[in-house]
Formats: sequence, C-alpha cells, structure tokens
Amino acid sequence: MEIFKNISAIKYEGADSKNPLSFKFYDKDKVILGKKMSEQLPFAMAWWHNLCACGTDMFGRDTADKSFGVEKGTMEHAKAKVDAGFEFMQKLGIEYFCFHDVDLVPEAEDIKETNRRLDEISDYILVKMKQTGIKCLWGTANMFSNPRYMNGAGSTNSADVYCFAAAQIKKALDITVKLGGRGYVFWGGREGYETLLNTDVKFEQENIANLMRMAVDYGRSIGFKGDFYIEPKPKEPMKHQYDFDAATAIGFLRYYGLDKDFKLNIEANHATLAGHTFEHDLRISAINGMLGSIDANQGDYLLGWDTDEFPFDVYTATMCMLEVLKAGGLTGGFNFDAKTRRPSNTYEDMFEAYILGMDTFALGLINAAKIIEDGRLEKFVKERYASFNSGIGKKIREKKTTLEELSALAEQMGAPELPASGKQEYLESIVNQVLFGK
Ligand code: XLS
Ligand code: CA
Ligand code: CA
Repeated sequence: MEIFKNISAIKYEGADSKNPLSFKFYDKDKVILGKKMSEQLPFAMAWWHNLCACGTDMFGRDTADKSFGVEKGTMEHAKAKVDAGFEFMQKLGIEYFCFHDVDLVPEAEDIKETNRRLDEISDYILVKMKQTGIKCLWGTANMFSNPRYMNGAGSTNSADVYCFAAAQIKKALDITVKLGGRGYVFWGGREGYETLLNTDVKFEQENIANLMRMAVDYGRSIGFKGDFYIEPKPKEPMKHQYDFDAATAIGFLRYYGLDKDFKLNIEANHATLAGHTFEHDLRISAINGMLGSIDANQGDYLLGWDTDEFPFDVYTATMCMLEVLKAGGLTGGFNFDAKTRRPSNTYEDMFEAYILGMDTFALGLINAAKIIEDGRLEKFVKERYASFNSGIGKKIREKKTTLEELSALAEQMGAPELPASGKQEYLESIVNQVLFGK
C-alpha cells in the first residue's frame, strides 16, 4: 500500500526548477571527478528521525503524525514504518539506511521478546532490501533512552545494567550482520559524567573499552567485516561525554588497542558543539586514517545544543566534501541524522528536508571538485611550507638534526625574518570566486 500517495519519485530538474519536490543540484548519474554523484555521495536515511520522531520537545507533544495509518507501539506499526521507509528511500533514490535496535520495534519488558520482535522485523526488512536493492549503512544499539541507562551503559555503576548493554549490542550486531551493514556505531549517549564527585573516570573508561573489545570479538566471530565506529560528541545528554571529539576518541581507541577495528563517524553538529568546525574533526580523523562515515546535519549558531538540522550551509558542505575527496572518499556514507523543525510536520516536509540535504551535499561536492581542479588552494598550502624543502628545513623533516644544531643555527641567525603571510582573506576570496564565478 502506497503511503506517500501524492508524492511521486523525486527527479533532478536542474537549478531553474520551481518544483519543490525535485532535485535542483543532485543529479545522481552526473560524473564528478570520475565517479557518479550517487557513488560520491552514498546517502542514508536515519530511521529514528525520519520514521519515529514526531516533533515532541521539552515543551510540547507530537506535531507530526507518523502512525502511517496503524496503531503505534505495535508490530503492525513497526512494519508500517518499514513500508514507509522503503517507499520514502525509493522515491528519493536513497540507497542506505541506519537504525537503532529500538527504532525498529517497540521494546518489550523482557529482552527475549524484544529480540524475537527484532528477528521478525529484520526478516521483513530483508525482503524489502532484496526487492529494492536498498542497503544498510550501519546499525547501533540505543543504550541511552531507557531509564536503566541513566548512569551510562559501558560506563554504568551497575554490573547488571552492563550485562543488559552487552545483550543489546550482541543483538544489534546480529541484526546489522543479517542486513549486511557496512558499519556498527557506538555513540556514547550517556557514556560520560555529571560530576566527578561520584565518578571514577578511569574505571568507567576501562569498562567502555572492554565492552567495545567484546563487541569486536563477537562481531568478527559472526562474520562482520565492516568498520566499528565511535561517533564523538562532547556533551548532551551528559555534561561531559568521554568521546568528546575526534582527537579524544582517537586517543582512547589507540590507548585501548581498538584502533585497528574502529574508525570514526563524524557528525557535523557534534563537532560544532565541541567548539570545532565540522571540517576540523573530518581532517583530524582523515590524517589519522580513521575517517569512516558522516552524520550529515548542522547545528544552529544561536543555540547551544544538538539541533540536528538538515544541512543547508553550502560553505560547510563544500569544506566537508573537500576533506572527504582529499581523503579518497568514505568507507561509510552520509547519514542524514537530521529532523525537520517541529512546525514542519507534513509528509511533504519530510521529502523537502531530504531534498535540501541532498542538494546541499551535491553543491558541496560540485564546489569541492572545482576547488580541487582550480588547484590554487592546494598549491598555496604546499608552498607555504617550502622552507622545509631544502637546507636545515629538509634536515628537520628527515629527522637528521638535533636541538643543539638548531640552537646553534638560531644563534648565528640573530632574529629570523617573519614568516610569509597566511593570506587568509585572499584564500577565502578564491573560494568565493570558484563558487560563484563563471
Ligand atoms: C545523538 C546521536 C545519535 C547517534 C546514533 O546525538 O547523533 O543519533 O548518531 O546513536
Ligand atoms: Ca549522529
Ligand atoms: Ca546529533
């Protein structure tokens, strides 16, 4: 049964189109830097925001109806969400989806019953996947909503709750493998603390690492070949979360010997909450060989929390795509971990939101490719470090010098000349020229 009845497949109509239900820039077969847009941009639908979230916030209840014609909280509704999700992805030409265990089925009191429901729904999803060719980008376990996780999952003070977290991860991995997921995500929802007065940080971090290690061992034992991901976020819901940002998560993974199995899933809004730009966390991940996947969204400069907005900022999307292209692409994809604003409560809004996100990233890709082809930025950065190409600079790079030698040289020099200008404004004007020039 068709759910989004008045909406047909969304087509590319070009930048002049005034049809709200069309792509203006995302032209899936257009080749950019030798690859089709659809290959450069493996987009994914986030089950939770798109099919579950209905606009509830701290001050008010649902504004959107996502019952899809059946009673919520039932397996019938779980299946209606699958029907809606696959119809939605097909109509938009989205090839992947991401899910939490509890996005798929209503959670029962008894985990055995929840797991049975997960088996049932994943059978149903598998059929749809085969019919449509749509794939799973990643799965994860929601270990933050249920009150039992109020003190964390891996970082909880309760060994019983820790067992429960392990059980959820085990099942979420089973389902991810069953659906052929490319990755498995750990977002440390409540893995952090509110006050050091009641917290043993070292103990908690060791327990988290141990849970991740067990997840890797189990995942590999059932044939999971994809990447595990940590998704860094500095705060919210906890005041301080252990996976603060990319650099922190990388340090943690290396310290506990998990870096061979894990990469990072970088979310734009989380990077900005950490006081970084999105592209900063992408760069840090990439230079450490750990750029895995992206949660494509954006925050709000006026609000200090995780607003999960659809990506609209073309400059940021451009800088993101520049990092991704320079890194040689993602092993994961671009998951729209984003929700429509509360008053955008219709089916059309769901489609228009994804069109906005996909068009914004298409523009980001087109622009980033132009910047690379233009070559001036890359050339500038290379030349900026030219003093290390010869003489003492070369020796420094080759690690063939000592502090004594450098110190003696400095004494001979007197005062060094000021380094060459950073030319930020000129470089920014190149970006504008490439973006808006003919
Ligand atoms: C919440 C996170 C979450 C993860 C998956 O802020 O973004 O949705 O992506 O658990
Ligand atoms: Ca996310
Ligand atoms: Ca978020």
